[in-house]
Amino acid sequence: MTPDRIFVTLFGFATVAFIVWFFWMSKKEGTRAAVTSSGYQEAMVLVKGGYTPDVIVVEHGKPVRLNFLREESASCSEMVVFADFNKSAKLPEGQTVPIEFLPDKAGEYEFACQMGMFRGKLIVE
Ligand SMILES: [Cu+2]
Repeated sequence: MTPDRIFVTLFGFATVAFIVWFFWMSKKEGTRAAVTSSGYQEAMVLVKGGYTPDVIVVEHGKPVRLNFLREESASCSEMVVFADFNKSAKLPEGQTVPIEFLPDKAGEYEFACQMGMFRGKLIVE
């Protein structure tokens, strides 16, 4: 191998590593809910072909309010279910629906539509 070939090969590996990092690692970090004047850690979640953001990070021991706004009419997303917190809610189209709960234990919790097709994750630190 000539030096320039080695360089091209290494550059290729670096690019692949970056892409892997970008899509797996950076995505895992998610969106951090912000504490508002209400004392809740709040985040807005857009429901349209999935959940945006689909990874939400909160701190344990502080109440959480997630405001779901559904902007589609597909029946798939008409409910959102937080099985670990015994919470679920109907999401009428175009209305912001708050879901409130207190995450008292750190961990990762899934939320999903009633069929489990749309999925999101709540990371409690
Ligand atoms: Cu569904």
